Order: sequence, then structure tokens, then C-alpha cells
Amino acid sequence: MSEASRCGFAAIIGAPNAGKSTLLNRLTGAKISIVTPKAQTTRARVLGIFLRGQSQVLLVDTPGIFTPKRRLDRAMVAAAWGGADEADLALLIVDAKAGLTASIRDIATKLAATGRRINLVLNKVDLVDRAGLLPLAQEAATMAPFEQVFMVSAATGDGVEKLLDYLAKAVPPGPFLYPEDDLTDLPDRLLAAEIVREQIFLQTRDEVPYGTTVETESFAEQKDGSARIEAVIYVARAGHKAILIGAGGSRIRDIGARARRELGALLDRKVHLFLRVKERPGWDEEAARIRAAGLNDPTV
Ligand SMILES: Nc1nc2c(ncn2[C@@H]2O[C@H](COP(=O)(O)OP(=O)(O)OP(=O)(O)O)[C@@H](O)[C@H]2O)c(=O)[nH]1
Ligand SMILES: [Mg+2]
Repeated sequence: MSEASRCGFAAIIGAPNAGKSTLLNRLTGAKISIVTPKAQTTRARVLGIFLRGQSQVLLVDTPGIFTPKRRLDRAMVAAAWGGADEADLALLIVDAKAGLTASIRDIATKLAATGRRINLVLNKVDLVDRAGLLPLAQEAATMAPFEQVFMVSAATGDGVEKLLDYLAKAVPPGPFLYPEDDLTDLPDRLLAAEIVREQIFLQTRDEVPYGTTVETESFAEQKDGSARIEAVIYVARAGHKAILIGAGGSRIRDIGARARRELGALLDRKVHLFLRVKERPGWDEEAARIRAAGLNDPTV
């Protein structure tokens, strides 16, 4: 690391489902943050780190910003704004297919009011007609003083190189804050819980994923190098428990099998995963559960 090194935080901000986590994974080249087709997948901030030239860029994936109802929701939205507040610069990511909705305008206005350096990232350009992108960018430019506008597809990688170059130059001069090999600060216990939650989001519908939280109860390294992981899935309703378990335990088996495979690949070792489903009405109003999800509870 020379005197010319740079290092800083860039927060990825936007509405739910805009592709923030997909972008974090794409920019870092690793699966760090979980991604599903459902809104409100990400619940807490997730750090993703990449090196480019003399720069270490600390990307912060955040929960989507929406109108919160539950205490959990309030903690999620607070985490998103906290991410923007603490960062050197922010990327406002907009789903180009969904366009400039009222909520995007609201987020852009609030983001501009923070006085942070902000950039616009129009994502999912693979889903829209190229001709429509320029007018969209021009209209967006009236919403906030964006430093730059990027048009990308986080899914295909289109346009991402330019964004990587920009970020490497945009972070302030300074020493690296993390070891050069680090990709994230996410502890393996939290990663395990997230990967299980990703499968729940992928394999259940309606209110079930939103009424569910996952906590790793034990994570033990075995003598043979494998990991033995026990996780508990809290559900808000008895009906959700039945759905998660499925006929003859088929659903929970499938969730476990896929999560185990994924974790095995991510941790690069054999994983033994044990899941337990527990009814816990009101967990989404419980400070301890909110903290266990990696969030600060804004109401205490
Ligand atoms: N076609 C296409 N799909 C994308 C792109 N980026 C993300 N997606 C999809 O959009 C959906 C949401 O992606 P996420 O990365 O989870 O979005 P998010 O903004 O993190 O969502 P929350 O965490 O819920 O706020 C997933 O199905 C992604 O595969 C893209 O560039 N093109
Ligand atoms: Mg996300």
C-alpha cells in the first residue's frame, strides 16, 4: 500500500427490488448478499469490499427504502438511511423498467438533502429499450444533483466496468481499512442464517417469507474440517410453520438441502445443516430478534 492509496465507503441505496444486492455481488465478484425476486429481501447492511488499482472500495448494500409498518421494518429503513449517512458517497439505484416512481423521487430528494455526493445508477438496462434510457436519465437528473449517471445491468455485468473505475477514483485518499484479501465483514454465522432465509424467500410465498427470521444457534468446526450448523427459523404464525415444514417435511428438507449446498460452496467445506422451525408470534416487534438480524433497533 503506497501513499497514493484510496479507501472509502459507497452506499447502495434504492427502493426494494431495484437490484442493490445483485449489484454488490457483481461489483465484488462474489456472492455476499442474498438475492431473490421478492421485495425486502435484504434486512440489514451488508459490506462488500473490492480492490481496484490503489483503491479499496467499501460497498454497503442496504435494505430497500419503503414505508415501514412493523418495528422490524423501521429498523430496516433506518439501516438504509444510516448506510447513506455514514458513507463517503451514495449510489441511488433505480430499476429502469419500473421507472421513476413517486417513492424513487422521494428517496432522491431525501438523499440530496443529506448533502452527500450522489450518483444515479439505472439498473436492469437489459430489460428496457435503449432509446428510453436517455430521457429517463434526463428526467432523473432534475430530481437531485447527481455527480454521474451510470446505466448498467447488474445481472449481465453490462456497464459495470465504468462504475468500478468511477468508484476506485471517487473514494477519498487514505489507507485501506480492511485486509487486502477481505471480501466482507459478514460473520459465517450470519451468512448461514442469510442463506437459509434466501431459500425461504425463494421457496415460499405471500406473507410467509416476511413473517420469518432465521438465527444461527450453533456453528461448530468438526475434526474432519466440516461445519456443523444449527439454525432456528422463527415464524410469526402457526400456519406459516405448517407451510414451511410442508407435507411430510418436504419443504423444510428442500430448503435445508439447497441452503446446505450453497453454504458448502461459499464456505468451501462440507456443511451439516440442521433446521428447526419455531413459532414465535410478535418476533418482528422484538428487540432481540431485530438485533439478531444484524440491525440496530431504532425505537430503543
Ligand atoms: N433482468 C435483470 N434482473 C435484475 C437485475 N438486477 C437485479 N435483478 C433481479 O431483480 C431482483 C431483485 O434483485 P435484488 O438484488 O435482490 O434487489 P434488491 O434491491 O437488493 O432488493 P431488496 O433487498 O429487496 O431491497 C432479483 O430477481 C434479481 O435477479 C438486472 O440488471 N437485470
Ligand atoms: Mg437486497
